[in-house]
Amino acid sequence: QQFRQYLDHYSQFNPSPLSMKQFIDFGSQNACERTSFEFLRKELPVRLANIMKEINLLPDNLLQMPSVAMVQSWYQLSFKEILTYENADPDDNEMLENFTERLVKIRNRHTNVVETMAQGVIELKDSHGIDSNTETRIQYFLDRFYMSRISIRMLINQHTLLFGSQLAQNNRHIGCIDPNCAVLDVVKDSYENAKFLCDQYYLNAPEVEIKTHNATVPDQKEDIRMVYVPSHLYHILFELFKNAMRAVVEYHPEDMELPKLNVGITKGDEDVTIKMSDQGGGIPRSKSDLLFHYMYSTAPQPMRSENGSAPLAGYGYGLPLSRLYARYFHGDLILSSVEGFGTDAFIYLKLFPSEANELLPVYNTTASRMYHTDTLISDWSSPGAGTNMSRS
Ligand code: W6P
Repeated sequence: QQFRQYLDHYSQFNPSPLSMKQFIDFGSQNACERTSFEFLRKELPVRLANIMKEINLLPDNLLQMPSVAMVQSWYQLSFKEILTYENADPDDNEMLENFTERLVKIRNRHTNVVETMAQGVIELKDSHGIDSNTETRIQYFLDRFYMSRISIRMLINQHTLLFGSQLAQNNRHIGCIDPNCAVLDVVKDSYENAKFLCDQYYLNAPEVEIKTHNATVPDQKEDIRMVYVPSHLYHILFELFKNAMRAVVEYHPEDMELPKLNVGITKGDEDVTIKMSDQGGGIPRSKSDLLFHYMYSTAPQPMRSENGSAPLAGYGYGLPLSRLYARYFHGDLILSSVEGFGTDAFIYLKLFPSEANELLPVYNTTASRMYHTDTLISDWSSPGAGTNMSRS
């Protein structure tokens, strides 16, 4: 019906990625609510429509899972709600206030999307099973779907923090961006909170040694600051600390003296790089890719402590999501393991606010092909196929 036409219409536009600089510029020079409204009433439907088109391409049996159907209905409802502002008068202050409240409601509606989607994948696994082709497609979809969600929440957060009723939180911040984010503070904070969980669970936790190196001002002990979203950085670091601590404690079961975690924070010309090293025994190369697979994470129930507190590190969706947060502003997260020794994790962040652009999934023919291609047949040998003469 009409809904379809709107979806087709808005999905034809590419999302407009914003740079950190644009977020900052927009939020500082006496931010204009009207301009923000006019941007969002187009951009939010575009981003929603782009990802809703991809949801529609998921395998039928996944779409029919109750949890997935529920998530899809939330997207449809939110899309429709934002469309009601299509022809609103941007000078109507009451309407602007109403729009901001609507965004808060939409954000709340979508709070549990990650868990619900994960539940949907479990439902599919239990009812139909998941072959490796389906798994590849679901991996491809979830990376794009969650990245889209991160970006939409970023836009909503900026608008509601700048113009919402809960007035100026931290006046240094611009929305959820800290133009002077002290990386060391976020590292310490995330370490302490992961240590608290680790102590609670294992009655022990490794210490940390943190070194900073500012290569741009070598002799100064100036702390390393950058434009970033502290909550995103915290999310990534907290996840990495939990994984590193779990590996260390479990690899040294008898020892009271645990090998320290080492963290290095380096500011270069272009990048801020955070390296976190643990001596938790590492993981074999054959398993290292799996750490970023949503499927791998979906299978085992995460361990819970007796009192039902949060699990330490369940290899949940934590690592793949953390990598998305790092990539969102064109950074990255790399794990590099030495089996029998330990693991290094590298977080790369872009220093220039004008180069830190949002990385957004675009719905187009390339994307749609990913869902339609039947079977991807490997063009590299697989072991044990040596006597197989067939070429299926
Ligand atoms: C491990 C596995 C892992 C994942 C992420 C971060 C650190 C570590 N250490 O052994």
